[in-house]
Amino acid sequence: MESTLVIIKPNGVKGGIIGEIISRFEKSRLSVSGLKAKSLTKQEAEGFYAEHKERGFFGELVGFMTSGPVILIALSGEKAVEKVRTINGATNPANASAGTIRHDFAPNTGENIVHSSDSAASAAREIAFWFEKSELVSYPAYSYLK
Ligand code: IDP
Ligand code: MG
Repeated sequence: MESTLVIIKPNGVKGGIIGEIISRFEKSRLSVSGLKAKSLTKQEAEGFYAEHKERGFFGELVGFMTSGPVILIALSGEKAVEKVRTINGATNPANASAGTIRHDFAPNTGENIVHSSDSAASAAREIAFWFEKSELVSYPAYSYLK
């Protein structure tokens, strides 16, 4: 069992594909341990993406992530980190495999619809960044979906 953090970025929220995105994770037998809608402050976005602060695109990234509400999601399940990275697709949607979220919906690298943790260690840090322990749940996973 593993957990990972997903953020549906502002264009995914405004684009009306919150349900479509969460459905893809549920169909992959991942369960929703935490879920909230939030408008990020500049300080929160800068803190969350601190590892990228020296990169040329940092200002653009923070500007985009504060341009509208996001959905924060903690997902749990077997190999959750790797599974979600695969479902999301490559950072640059032009390189994303067919059927991935970024391939299907993302217009460009800067506005690539979803964030996901890149390792179990990042996931632990990122989930703790947005969620109190009391805001997280776990439940036995089974699915009505075929
Ligand atoms: P990831 O989201 O696939 O893990 P990272 O390399 O961690 O990709 O970059 C974090 C985010 O920063 C990306 O999802 C994307 O929104 C943005 N980003 C990365 N590289 C570029 C770039 O070259 N131009 C504009 N934005 C970028
Ligand atoms: Mg990353």
